[in-house]
Amino acid sequence: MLIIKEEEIHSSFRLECLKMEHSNVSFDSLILKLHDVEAVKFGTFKLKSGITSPIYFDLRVIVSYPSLMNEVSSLLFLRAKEAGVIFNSVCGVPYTALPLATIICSQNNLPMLIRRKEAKDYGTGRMVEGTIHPGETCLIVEDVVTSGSSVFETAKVLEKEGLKVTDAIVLMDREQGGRAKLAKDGITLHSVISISKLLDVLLENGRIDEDVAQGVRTFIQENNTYKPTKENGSPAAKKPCKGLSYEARAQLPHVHPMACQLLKLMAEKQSNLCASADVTDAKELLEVADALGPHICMLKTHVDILHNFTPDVTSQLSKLAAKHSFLIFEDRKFADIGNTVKHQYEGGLYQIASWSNIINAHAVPGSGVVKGLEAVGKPLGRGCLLIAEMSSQGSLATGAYTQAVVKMAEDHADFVFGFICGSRISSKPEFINMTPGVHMQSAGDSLGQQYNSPEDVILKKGSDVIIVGRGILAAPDRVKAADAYRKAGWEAYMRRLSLTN
Ligand code: 5BU
Repeated sequence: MLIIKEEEIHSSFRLECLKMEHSNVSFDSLILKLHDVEAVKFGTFKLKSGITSPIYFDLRVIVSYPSLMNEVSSLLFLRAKEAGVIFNSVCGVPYTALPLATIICSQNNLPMLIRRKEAKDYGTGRMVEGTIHPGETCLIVEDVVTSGSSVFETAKVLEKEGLKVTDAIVLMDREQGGRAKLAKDGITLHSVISISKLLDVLLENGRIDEDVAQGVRTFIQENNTYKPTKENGSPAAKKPCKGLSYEARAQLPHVHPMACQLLKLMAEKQSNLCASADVTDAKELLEVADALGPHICMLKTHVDILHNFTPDVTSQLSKLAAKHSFLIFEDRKFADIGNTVKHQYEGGLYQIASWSNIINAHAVPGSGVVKGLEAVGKPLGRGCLLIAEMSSQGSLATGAYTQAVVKMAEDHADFVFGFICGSRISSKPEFINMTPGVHMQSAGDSLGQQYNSPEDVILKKGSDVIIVGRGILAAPDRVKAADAYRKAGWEAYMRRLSLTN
């Protein structure tokens, strides 16, 4: 448990990533309770902006339910802890989040600041109440984020007082562009519940039907408040490429040969499944490759976890890849200067370039990492994925960083043909989006992995390839599980095509 001593109150502290106590079950029960008290309603609602919405949130009502208030406050604070946010004080966006911020501060012995809506016209005329220490960081708490404008306005007021705002926590992200807008303004948004999750839980529990859920999804998609422009540099897709089939994308004039090969393979095998063969024994790796081969478009390896690696393993693996028509992706995550990654890719014990069709890299070092890898991989016809987002809790690869990765990929499209990402992040259909953190039964592990379903990843988030490790490896029958993931991923893709075609 985190104990903040009196003397630490005004010093910056890092909240360690504590194991999340809230399981899927507590999220589900919170969502159902919010529905019970009519904090979320479905129907026809005229919004402040004049738009008619099929869903309405009125979280003000929860002040009448003390146990719900406490639960929401705890989950908001846990979300900040989980994300490892660094801050000195907490400020709720007036008015609904004010009592939530009060509970968080009171229960966790944290200093609070209150933002006034209007300056007092007598006395100090201050806009922020509480003791301000300029230079310190204030965490913003909000109930619902749509466009992000209320969080932004509060941040501006706090910044005027000399405070820094880097993060905001919110109970409900309406997924209408607020996160992207705030990211552009340098504020990372952490949400407890997304609208997608809310709809899934209400559907599963028979509170709404598929038509209502689809109506809300369509409304959310069509009413994104954040319009990407050249100026704001957003990587978000301008024109959905959801209607383009894998085959059609393989024929695009500027498609990378590796992307072309993969897209064709996916179409032929009716599989957008990449199995993550995270086993530590070489014999088992080859058995997995042989058994799962017919069901996958790609096998992802971590060759450095094998306790008994020999060069023969990779030559056997290449034979199996040819036998079953899958690509090999060594998930090496290169992240050094160009000169070093060249050696790491080409030489050493593993000689990755000689057998792996695909590798990936972090963009942290700058474009030199891609140039170094390209010098080795391009003459061999290899391709690279850039890690634009990660599936792990509290990942720093978000917002402006992700945007910069997309730009780097576009600048090196001769070698980079796609991304590791949570959802489709480039408007260019030539790029392949591959998403790890996929599981049909679990929401995550105790070390920060976060899972989505194949349907979420392919249909809702517009990604192209699901990467599945333990969902298959830990199943009693790996082949059966792989086929179930293949089918789920493929069906989601077919549904996606039918949405727009
Ligand atoms: P899992 O068993 O399905 O959780 O395994 C996921 C695999 O994907 C595992 O090999 C990770 O190293 C890999 N991975 C990930 O989970 N998340 C990421 O953001 C990236 C890779 Br990049």
